[in-house]
Amino acid sequence: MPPRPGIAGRLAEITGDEHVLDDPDTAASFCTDWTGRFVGATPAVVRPGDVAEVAAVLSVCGESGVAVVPQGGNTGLVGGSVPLHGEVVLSLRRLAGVDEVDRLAAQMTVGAGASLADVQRAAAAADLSYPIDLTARDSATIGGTVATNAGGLHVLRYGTTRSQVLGVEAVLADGRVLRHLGGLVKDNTGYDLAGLLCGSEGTLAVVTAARLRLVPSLPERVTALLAFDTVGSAVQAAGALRDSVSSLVAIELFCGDGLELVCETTGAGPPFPVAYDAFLLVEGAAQVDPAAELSEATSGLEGVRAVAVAVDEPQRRRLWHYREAHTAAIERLGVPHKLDVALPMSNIADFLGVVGSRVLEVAPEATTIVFGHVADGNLHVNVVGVAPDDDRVDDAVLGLVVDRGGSISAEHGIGTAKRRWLHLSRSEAEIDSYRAIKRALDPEGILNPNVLIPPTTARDGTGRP
Ligand code: 2HG
Ligand code: ZN
Repeated sequence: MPPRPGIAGRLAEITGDEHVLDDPDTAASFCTDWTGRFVGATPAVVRPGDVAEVAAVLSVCGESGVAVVPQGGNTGLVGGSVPLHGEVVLSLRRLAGVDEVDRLAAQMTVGAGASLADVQRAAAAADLSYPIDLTARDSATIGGTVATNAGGLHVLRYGTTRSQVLGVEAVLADGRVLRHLGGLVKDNTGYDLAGLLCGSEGTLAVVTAARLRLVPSLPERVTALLAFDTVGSAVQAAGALRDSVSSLVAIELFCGDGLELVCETTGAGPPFPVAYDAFLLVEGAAQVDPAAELSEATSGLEGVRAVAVAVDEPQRRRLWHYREAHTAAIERLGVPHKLDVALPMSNIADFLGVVGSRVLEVAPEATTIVFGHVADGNLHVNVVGVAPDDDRVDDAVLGLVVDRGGSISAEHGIGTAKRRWLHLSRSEAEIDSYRAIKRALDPEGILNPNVLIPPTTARDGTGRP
């Protein structure tokens, strides 16, 4: 084969030809996000096999002035991992190594390309558990979850990804490697670079490995679905459960319309013979059976109209299906606008009461489905029936959120989708600090330059951050 021209050729010298994809058809799946809302194009997808190759790729891209979008499982929902401005896609999936679990420290070191499910399995094989869990567990990678500071289903018990990361290995824009994987729990030696990279969305360095904290496995589980007449009573009950059930690992909220959609699209039978407006899916986990604790707490709760309790694993899976199938069911209605927001718990019911009509004011054809991690104040507002590039709905919903004391992103990050509204959640001084950090670590602006930080009229005329 004759040498490939341009950047693809230079990258192929580093990784070998087979790990550089420049044919548009082969590269297509790396250029479109999971929702189909964000579609880009790339001169090349490069798939390095180790940290030295990642460093060499960044050096070549830096010398050539070509920007890079790091990508893991491409399960992000804010257009942060696809090449919307012709960037090279730097896929980390081949860095999928999972080191042996350090049983005594309850830690493990894993490559950025390992899937969340691989890490959960490795931890379970050592009788431990990796506490981050989310529906996209089979495809989402550790690097992606670090870059987005992923939250998911168990944040109320264990915190977000940032709380699990004890250190990272990451490559800077100039090809130098930051490596701090010793896993010391107490290591008070200055800036928390790993913490800074969590949630930095690939703008400061490319994460190639992480040292993760593991937690005791909790084999005894009880899962219950509670039905309510109003979102308000469900939210009140969620607060009461959070404060009274020590074994609680998840409290998920969904509504009657979302449940109906899930049942229609997946053929699942409804959980109760009667329709209700709001549901809580509650899970307790412990080393000894937590059923009694949960049952005592739910029997004393106000506003519960019906309860289904899973007593075995198939029933547990069935109850979780009502919640976890929301994302795929919504996708079947059309390309969604995903507005992953946080609100003070006290404003959730009011917000849910008005968001649907606010959306209809700007998009009369739209359908709005909301669900989320209620104990974290995190709602996933999904709007379908609106053109992918029509952002009036985004503007209306995010405005409503901020008016009620919320944040424009609870867990998915800013990406491309929300950067024009970052100023609603962050002050000018904060965004200027972001820019200063970005300039310090990536002066040429090659690392995912089109996400998170809003563009500015360049101070030096170069368009750099
Ligand atoms: C979840 O909680 C994910 O399942 C996806 O964060 C949310 O599809 C969504 O809007
Ligand atoms: Zn979520």
